[in-house]
Amino acid sequence: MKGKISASIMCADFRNLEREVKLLEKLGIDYLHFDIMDGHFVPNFTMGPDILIAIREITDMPFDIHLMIEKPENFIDLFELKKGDLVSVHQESTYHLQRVLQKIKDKGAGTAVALNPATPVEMIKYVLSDIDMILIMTVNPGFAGQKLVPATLDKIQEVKQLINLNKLSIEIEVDGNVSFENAKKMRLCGADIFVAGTSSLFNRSIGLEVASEKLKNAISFNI
Ligand code: S6P
Ligand code: MG
Repeated sequence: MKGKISASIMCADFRNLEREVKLLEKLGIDYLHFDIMDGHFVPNFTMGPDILIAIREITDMPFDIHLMIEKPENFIDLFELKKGDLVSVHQESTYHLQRVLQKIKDKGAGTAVALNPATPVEMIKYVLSDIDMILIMTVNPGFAGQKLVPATLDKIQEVKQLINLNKLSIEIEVDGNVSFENAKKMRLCGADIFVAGTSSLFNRSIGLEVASEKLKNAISFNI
């Protein structure tokens, strides 16, 4: 399977969101990545459920919803989920990880656990059968435009080995400073889905069309 791209909407042009979403769809981008923040789990705010409802009306692209909120179980019902969507909750954000994953599954979407750079992979050992994806944060969550935390490359390899060893069908997503150069390295380590922000797709100096081609070239090889 070739690598897939999830476009980080917090890095899109908010004044021209409809135009950008339609262009992303035309360029064959695989997912729209929505960063939902609460000002507690991470020191920032971005978008809320209403923006997702509005964007649903203009595209059939699947949503990749990254919840950076405390106690996500209290907010899942605010989101209208569809088959093919993915919802990531942070391991660090809830006492009852399996319960919230089950809740997402019951609503028909794919499930994922996100891990901060400092969180060991062992923390999700007992929910591996409940998830479709592991989101490896390659920066500390909260902001676009940060530098890669290098140790997270080892974590991608570790997760890939765990998946292969146990013959699991879980995809690996990487999020944070996925530049053209880092994306290739991450792909070689085992990443499947690449969250594309200011380091690649939304690098305004080259434009969406050229950036999308460049990123596809960087990750379009089988591993
Ligand atoms: C950050 C968030 C991310 C960013 C993305 C930005 O907390 O989870 O999804 O939007 O990482 O990408 P970049 O290329 O600016 O680092
Ligand atoms: Mg994100």
